[in-house]
Amino acid sequence: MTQNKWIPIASVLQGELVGRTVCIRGWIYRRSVVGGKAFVRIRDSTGVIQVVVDRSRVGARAVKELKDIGLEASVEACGTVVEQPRAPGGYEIHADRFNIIGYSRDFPIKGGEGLEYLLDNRHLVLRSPRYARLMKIKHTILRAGREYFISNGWWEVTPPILTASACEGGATLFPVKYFERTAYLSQSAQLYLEVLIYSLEKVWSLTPSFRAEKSRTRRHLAEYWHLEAEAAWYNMDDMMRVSEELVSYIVEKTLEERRRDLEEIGRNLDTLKQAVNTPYPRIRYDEAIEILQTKGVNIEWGADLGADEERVLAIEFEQPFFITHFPKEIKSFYMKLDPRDDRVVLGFDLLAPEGYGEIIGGSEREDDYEALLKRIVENGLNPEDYKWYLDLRRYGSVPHSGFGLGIERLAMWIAGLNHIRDTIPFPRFRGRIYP
Ligand code: NSS
Repeated sequence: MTQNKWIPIASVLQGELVGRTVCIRGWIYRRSVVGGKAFVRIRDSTGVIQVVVDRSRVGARAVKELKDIGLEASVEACGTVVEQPRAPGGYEIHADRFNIIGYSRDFPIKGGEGLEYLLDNRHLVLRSPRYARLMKIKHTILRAGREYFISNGWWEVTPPILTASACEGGATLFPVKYFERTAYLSQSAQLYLEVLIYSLEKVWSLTPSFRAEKSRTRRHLAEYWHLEAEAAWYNMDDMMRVSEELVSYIVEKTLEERRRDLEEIGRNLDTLKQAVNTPYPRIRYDEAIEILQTKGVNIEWGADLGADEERVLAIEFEQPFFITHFPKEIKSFYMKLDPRDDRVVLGFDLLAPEGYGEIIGGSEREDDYEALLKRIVENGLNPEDYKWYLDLRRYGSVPHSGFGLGIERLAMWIAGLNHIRDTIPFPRFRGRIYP
């Protein structure tokens, strides 16, 4: 048997093979046996089709076996393609041959199970067509993200995952035993990307990032995929433009290539379409606080915006939007202070609309040696740990900016999910690292 004898289910569903004999293979998704006939829905990576297995054509044994066999057995079938408006997808295959390749007895997912049970059986749950669609959406998001940078002349680089010091503060660091000492899993490639702009000017990377988040929330993972960019000579405005172009490009490509998958999982495309248009609205932190106060939120200037505050703001907008110029106390040590008001930083967050909140964090970086040293000390960090990072400001410092995009945050919004866990096949949270 040659490999190309088997055709993808999706190509049968296109309808041009009516009357022809085809062979497909996949897994049993649903089946029912009525009299001498079995109606078997088979799925592969491309779709689901109904195969009719009739005793008179394939023999009694196959139909009897199908009565006993469990869901998710792997099978192959050959038969004639028939138009059938009552079948899902509009076509079915009337089998001449039907073989079971791998038996499956008592498949443990039957529908209606609780969340923890499903997470314990994640290795099997991931077979459902819904997860396949979500993983395809993520594939397109990742592909479009890479494509944006490559086609705009940015260099891809490979920063380390094992690191010696914090980028985003000690509270969410994951320590690991590293020979005789302690190292940390990377929270962000930023500090390394800053090194590399001195040779390549515009760089990007896509890596896992790790955050030891103390609580389980709907939008925090302990391990997530981080798409980061850094460029010499870019100020905050330049970098905000890159961020919005990137997000707009990813949304556009996903709408183009994954429309069907988005519709099938119930995403409202009308709101999503608005994210293709740029520029995105920009508000300053001061204005965000005013909006929140007029909405009755109890918040004062200087406080960080948590998920609840972001949700209130993100309902106000139909497009992704920027918040800029945060108080320096609530942002990281590396952000440049605004020369016009040194209480605030030249930093920005990009928030997704429809209540989703932050998907990107970025800033212009402090490029002056003394000012950066002061910020490191003010933040209670040890300058010794950042000697190499400070060196960048001693030898040919340049203005520069960058940002990080959380791929799963973006996927959560694009897919319209109410929890981040379904944007990643094997989610990592506090209290769970299985499978
Ligand atoms: O902490 S960030 O806001 N910023 C940085 O890490 C910068 N050092 C990036 C840079 O400038 N190169 O994280 C960036 C994004 C944030 O907007 C979220 O979208 C995502 O990373 N993020 C997360 N996603 C999922 N789970 C968790 N815990 C998480 N933390 C941040």
